[in-house]
Amino acid sequence: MTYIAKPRLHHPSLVKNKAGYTRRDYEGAVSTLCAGCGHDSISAAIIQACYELDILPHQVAKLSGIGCSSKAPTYFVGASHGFNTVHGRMPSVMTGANLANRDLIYMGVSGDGDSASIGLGQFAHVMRRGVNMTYIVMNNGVYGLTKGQFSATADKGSISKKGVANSDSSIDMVSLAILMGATFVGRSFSGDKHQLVPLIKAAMAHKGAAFLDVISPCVAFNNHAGSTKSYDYVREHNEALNRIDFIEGREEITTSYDPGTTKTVQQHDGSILRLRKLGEDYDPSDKVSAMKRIQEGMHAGEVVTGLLYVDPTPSDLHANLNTVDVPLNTLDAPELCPGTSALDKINASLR
Ligand SMILES: Cc1ncc(C[n+]2csc(CCOP(=O)(O)OP(=O)(O)O)c2C)c(N)n1
Ligand code: SF4
Ligand SMILES: [Mg+2]
Repeated sequence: MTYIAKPRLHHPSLVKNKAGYTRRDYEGAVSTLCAGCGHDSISAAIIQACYELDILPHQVAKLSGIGCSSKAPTYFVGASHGFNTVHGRMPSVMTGANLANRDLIYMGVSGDGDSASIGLGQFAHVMRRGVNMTYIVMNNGVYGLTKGQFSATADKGSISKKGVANSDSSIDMVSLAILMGATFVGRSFSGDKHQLVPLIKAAMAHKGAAFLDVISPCVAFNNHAGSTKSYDYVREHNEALNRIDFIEGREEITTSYDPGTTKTVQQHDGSILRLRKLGEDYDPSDKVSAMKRIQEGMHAGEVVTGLLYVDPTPSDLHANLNTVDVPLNTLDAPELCPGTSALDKINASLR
């Protein structure tokens, strides 16, 4: 059913963005996920973010692995590039695509099984290499597609739908991403679009490895009492550290704010993140206190959400490798081949 496209007709009064597209132009095929699945809400937030950022759909490359979550790219930005990889192998394919064409906007979509179980090694390396991307894990604590086995992010002690307690320690994706070198790390909840949409926009503007862990309840297999990834549990335990406003660099900033309750972070591309602190003094550019606050939240049984860590001046894989400014796939033979005399010199230096 995922091949069913939505009707092309648009109501003439739909508002167009600066790129000349309506919000509907950023949608994809009709979703075949279960009604109420958190993944569909995250797709809707991605659609909203791309619409508000005036993104040209053909400049987006969506990559995913295998799972209900990895099906989600079919349901947003239909006119973009897309690649469904093997289970857990999306990060290496994305790294290669990004190296070949640095001009596309890379969006990786994955599940907790895809990224924390079978794909854990790949996840770690794509973060430490600083691939310029937005990497979203739709985290429901289970393998939804294969009918509800605990994934590696299921909390120890959480109860499955059949009443079994998980005996394994869970992997905390945001802590791991920070530890591995991601330069933008946030956590949110599929049911909180006011927090999620600006986080996605800011992650897409970030010129480095941006990671978002989005708690996304699986209504079929993990939304019961005893689950720590259910709608009720996350709503009751959500501890937002900040509320984020995203302001694009190209727009004049006219908003005023109260210095006692907000913090601004300017990113490399000139975009501004304005954070309203909720209740405490939290500095998202301090890696050590970010790790400390996340650990404290875990011990208190909180789901700490918001922008958790950002390096405002990140470097990405291309900067680290000192590649040319244009996409490698646009270089032709004379530019790729250094010529006989250059090769002779290299050979001579090795003798
Ligand atoms: C190599 C391989 N092993 C196992 C599977 C079976 N399989 C398909 S999806 C999946 C887990 C998906 O879980 P997750 O990434 O959390 O996605 P969700 O469905 O929960 O969104 C598994 C184990 C597979 N497709 N390929
Ligand atoms: S099985 Fe779970 S994760 Fe998969 S579509 Fe249904 S609710 Fe979503
Ligand atoms: Mg899952």
